[in-house]
Amino acid sequence: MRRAGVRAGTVVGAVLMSLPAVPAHAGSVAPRDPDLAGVRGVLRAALRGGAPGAMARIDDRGTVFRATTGVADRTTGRALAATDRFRIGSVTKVFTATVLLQLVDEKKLKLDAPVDRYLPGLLPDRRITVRQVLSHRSGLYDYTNDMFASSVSGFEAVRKKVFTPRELVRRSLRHPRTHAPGTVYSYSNTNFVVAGMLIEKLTGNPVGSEYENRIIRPLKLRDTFYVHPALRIPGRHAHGYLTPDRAGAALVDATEQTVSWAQSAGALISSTRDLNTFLSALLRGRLTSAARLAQMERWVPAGTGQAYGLGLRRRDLSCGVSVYGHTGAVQGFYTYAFASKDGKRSLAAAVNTSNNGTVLTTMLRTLDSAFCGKSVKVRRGVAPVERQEDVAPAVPLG
Ligand code: REY
Repeated sequence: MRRAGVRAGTVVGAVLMSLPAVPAHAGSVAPRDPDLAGVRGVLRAALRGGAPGAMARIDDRGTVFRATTGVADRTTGRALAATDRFRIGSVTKVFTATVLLQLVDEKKLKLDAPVDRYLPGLLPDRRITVRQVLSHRSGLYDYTNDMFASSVSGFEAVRKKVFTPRELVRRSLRHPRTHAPGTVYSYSNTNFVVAGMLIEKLTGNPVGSEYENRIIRPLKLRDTFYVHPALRIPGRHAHGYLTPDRAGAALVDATEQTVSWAQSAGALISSTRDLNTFLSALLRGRLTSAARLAQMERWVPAGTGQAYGLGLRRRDLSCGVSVYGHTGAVQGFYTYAFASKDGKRSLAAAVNTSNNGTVLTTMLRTLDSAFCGKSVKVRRGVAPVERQEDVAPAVPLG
């Protein structure tokens, strides 16, 4: 499935060069055997933290480990199954970036060209490049900051809405740019709405059919869907429960929504199996040329122990192992999808609640258990203090 006929070449953006270096050793420490009891313990801790259900799947060179606990549906009490589908939020960004990198391979797009070359007049600052958009260095304000300032009413106001991507970009542009282009990493969904518009402009097709033709079908991902703007998750799936901002208020079943507020920044549905298949294929170089994968893995610092490439995040774990993937937060679901550098071990973990900082930081520990082995001491009830980098900066974490 590697897209053939592409010469290796490296384009080094001047601005990227001026950013502080990220440790070169990152990714060089090999993962240790997974601590499966540790994974199960983390999932149970997520339930104690308020998640109705939690699941994880590790794929390790053909060996599969699955763990689930809790319920998929609080009304019927159906137990969560490892195969249940769910909304993956911003893990969608890895799919979107992959499609764009394929278009670079096909010479339809240049990473260092201004977005304005392809979408004239969309952005007021004509200097913003495709690379800056895919690495969150465009300075475009994240419109979800004000959209979800109040979690439940903000969600209900958009639950059934259908936006055009241009409307979402316009919402961002009501605010001043957060930085000059290329200077600072600042996570913003606006970037990946623009990325989706680039895909549609360059291919002439809806973004959903490009996911389908370029990734979903070639990798035989049977649980992965882009149904926007349909409200429902097809087939057997977990219900997702949004945690209200007011302590003690009842969880809101957020399963049905258009996710039109996120689109190519976060509207895909998938399963733990498909996420592991996808990330593993990407990191093993099966979806892009080696040169384009190297571009995706050119890191800029993105918070403590983290770096961002092009639609891809790197997390440096406590044991020195680096993992590659993305997290996702959409009303009702949190997802962690990460793999080792060689793609040979992958972990997908998800819970069916969101807006719950305790659950989010608890689930982060699945990464240590999956890649660092038993060496990591998990102190009960103490979650590592970590900001969710894939949630807009001004959005409180519940
Ligand atoms: C959207 C709000 C966060 C989530 C976001 N998601 O940017 C992207 C992602 C797609 O995956 C919501 N939080 C929640 C709030 C906070 O409403 N006031 O947790 O369900 O990163």
